[in-house]
Amino acid sequence: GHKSAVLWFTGLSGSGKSTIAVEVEKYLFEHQINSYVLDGDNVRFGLNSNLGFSAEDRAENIRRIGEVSKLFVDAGIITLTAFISPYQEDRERVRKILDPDEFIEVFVDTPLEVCEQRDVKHLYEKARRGEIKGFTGIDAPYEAPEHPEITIDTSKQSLETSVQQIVSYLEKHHYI
Ligand code: GGZ
Repeated sequence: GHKSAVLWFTGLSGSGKSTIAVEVEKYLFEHQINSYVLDGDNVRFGLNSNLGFSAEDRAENIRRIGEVSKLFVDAGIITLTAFISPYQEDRERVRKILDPDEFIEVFVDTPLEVCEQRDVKHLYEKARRGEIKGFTGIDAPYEAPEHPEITIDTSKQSLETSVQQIVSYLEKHHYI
């Protein structure tokens, strides 16, 4: 058995949130632990397709993801969410709708310079040129968590190390 919770990944675009979340999910699956990843691909194109990137829309995006996460946790699933979630207040609101030990904040603290160098989707390039307005880290804020349960810097550690760090946390605190 396991104890369900949300692993709430937060960090800049290109920081590695989804990559790590998917890899942790793979580990959990291989160990017969029920888990699910919520990310832009399965939430922003569906449930939240009416939302953009204003501060208000991001707040509503995060609120809905928080509520959905709560349902998943109630269903006994270790839930991994991979959204920038740039506002402290929005993340704290989610923390409060869950039990204290059900919200595990994972700060993917990859420096902006590194995210911008990767620029897999050329979004930073577009933001710098002014073709995308209000891009997180460029002309929209990212508020770093003050007390994240886990901090990861993908410019300093491998994917395997990051996964192991999260798995170790889950073992140490008796989630798995
Ligand atoms: C930030 C944006 C923006 C703006 C589109 N700002 O690299 P990606 O492409 O896949 O990750 C980014 C994703 C962010 O969506 P989230 O739901 O995670 O954001 S939030 O939690 O703030 O609601 C990026 C793309 O959408 N994208 N416009 N202006 N990222």
